[in-house]
Amino acid sequence: MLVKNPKFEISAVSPKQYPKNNLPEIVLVGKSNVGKSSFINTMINRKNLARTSSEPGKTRQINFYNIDNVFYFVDLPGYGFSKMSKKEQEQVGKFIEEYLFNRKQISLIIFLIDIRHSPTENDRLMYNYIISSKLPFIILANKADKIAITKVDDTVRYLQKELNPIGDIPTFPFSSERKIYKDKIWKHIDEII
Ligand SMILES: Nc1nc2c(ncn2[C@@H]2O[C@H](COP(=O)(O)OP(=O)(O)O)[C@@H](O)[C@H]2O)c(=O)[nH]1
Ligand SMILES: [Mg+2]
Repeated sequence: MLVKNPKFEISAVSPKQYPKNNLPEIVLVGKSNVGKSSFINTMINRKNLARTSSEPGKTRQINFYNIDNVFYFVDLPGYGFSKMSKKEQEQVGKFIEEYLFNRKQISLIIFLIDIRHSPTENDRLMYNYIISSKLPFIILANKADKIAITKVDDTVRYLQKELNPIGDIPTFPFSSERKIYKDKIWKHIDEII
């Protein structure tokens, strides 16, 4: 898809504020600072439409980006930010749950992990959670620019095995620094919307 007119629509703090139309939603899930907002900017060729932050854990809302009135990118709050209190983490968890388990128009979940590290405890919890939701999803091993390009394919295979030993969940490398992995993800999205 050639994106022409992406717009920030709303930062929702409660389900009442979610968009009322029935456009499909493609949801970014992953720990704080893994690159969810950067992913959106990279896919739509905008520097800063989705708010990125070097201060992880700041976004506590669900941000909806209307992509040419065809679908939404939905930026969920990150989990597992260590500076959040337990109570705050629980609140964020409930907030994510409320959206993921009730929203009918979710077409795809894009689950981001960091290519440099084995999945964290929270990543595994989130993975199991997504599996139990039965929603379609893919895994992206992000920040692929941070490792040698010759190691990318092997690392992606290793990470997929760690999370998804059966190997039925499509898993791709991604990097907002290097734009080379974008086309494959667009192809996947185009098939869905
Ligand atoms: N090297 C590198 N840095 C990235 C990449 N994606 C995001 N970042 C950086 O990681 C930090 C967090 O990114 P952000 O998109 O705000 O993460 P979010 O909390 O998941 O939304 C920012 O400093 C980004 O510039 C990537 O693919 N490669
Ligand atoms: Mg963000």
